[in-house]
Amino acid sequence: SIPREQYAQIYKDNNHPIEYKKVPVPKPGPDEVLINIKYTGVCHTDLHAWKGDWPLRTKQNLIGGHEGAGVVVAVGELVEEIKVGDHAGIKWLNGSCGHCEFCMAGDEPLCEKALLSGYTVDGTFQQYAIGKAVHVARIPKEAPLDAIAPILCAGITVYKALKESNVRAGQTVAIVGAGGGLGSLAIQYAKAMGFRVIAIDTGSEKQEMCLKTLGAEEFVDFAKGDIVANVKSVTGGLGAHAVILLAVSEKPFQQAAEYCRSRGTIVCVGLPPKARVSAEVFSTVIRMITIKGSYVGNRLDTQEAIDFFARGLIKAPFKVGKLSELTKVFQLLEEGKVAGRYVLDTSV
Ligand code: 8ID
Ligand code: ZN
Repeated sequence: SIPREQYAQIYKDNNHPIEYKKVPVPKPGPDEVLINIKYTGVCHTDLHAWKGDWPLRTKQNLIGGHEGAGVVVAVGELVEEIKVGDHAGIKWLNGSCGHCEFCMAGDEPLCEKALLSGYTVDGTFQQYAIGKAVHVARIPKEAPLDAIAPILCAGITVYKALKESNVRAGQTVAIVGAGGGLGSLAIQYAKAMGFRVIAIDTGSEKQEMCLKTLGAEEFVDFAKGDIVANVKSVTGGLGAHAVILLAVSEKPFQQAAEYCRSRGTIVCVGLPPKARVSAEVFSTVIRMITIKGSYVGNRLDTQEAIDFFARGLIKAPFKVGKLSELTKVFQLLEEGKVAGRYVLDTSV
């Protein structure tokens, strides 16, 4: 039976202390489902939402979170394709209009009326969360709900970015921010897709994880020496075929063009506030460099990203914490101290 009250983490205002308290369990509308969230990932986006450091307003009294995996406990009267008892996930894109040219083309993240979990609508830092039925992710029953939670944003996003990079099997991709949540999954997806990986981040813990646990071929520490020269030296002098920028700092967005191979692609994914991406025009032209953005993924990307996981190809390390300890996890993320992803158990 569904309780009337549940625990949630609520941001009363940007940068104000986050309150862990009891709130009513929401009721699903006709086209919505209610999911008992068992585990939720903590994405750096959640930290941006709490701080309010992006040029996009959040909802007031927000419950954050957008990597929630759990069990469907109620469905609205119009919902036919998903049932009580199914395993399902709430991802960043909670809903979209379905009618605009972007939705019609399967580019629903670009919908101007998109609802964003844990940003413009309440998300997964609570025990029971609402999602539009057409957008919730289908999770196979065999998949562990803790390990799959990070796939619901980080996994989808990096899988899509790797597809957008147009890299082919056997070519080399530089992953910048490789030791973080998105980065650790990016290494695994890249390898599963047949790409060679150069991991870029800092510190011995992340280096060890990238090389030994995740299987990157090279690690370049951005805090040691000349990063452009170091990436070139491990790529036969030519640079990486693609660069996936996942870092939450501006510097790499201004350096990537220098170590991207001619004809290569730079995919911007990380969202450091007030940052600009820049490249010298002359060399961008004569070396035919492509610079583009990539934003989460659509429903098919979601299903494909989950398929890779379900087939056992994605095994990134994660730490399990308690929903009640969200503030502590934000602090660690802010300090760059999380190697891989934190996943929170919502029952404690
Ligand atoms: O759809 C999208 N585009 C999307 C989806 C999800 C998340 C974008 N994001 C954004 C987040 O909002 C955030 O800005 O991607 C960024 C990374 O999210 P994350 O992976 O959840 O953050 P993290 O776990 O803190 O990892 C960031 C890593 O970057 C490294 C850090 O050491 C950390 O491991 N890093 C930094 I900060 N500066 C770096 C640099 N100069 C760097 N790595 C290499 N070079
Ligand atoms: Zn996210």
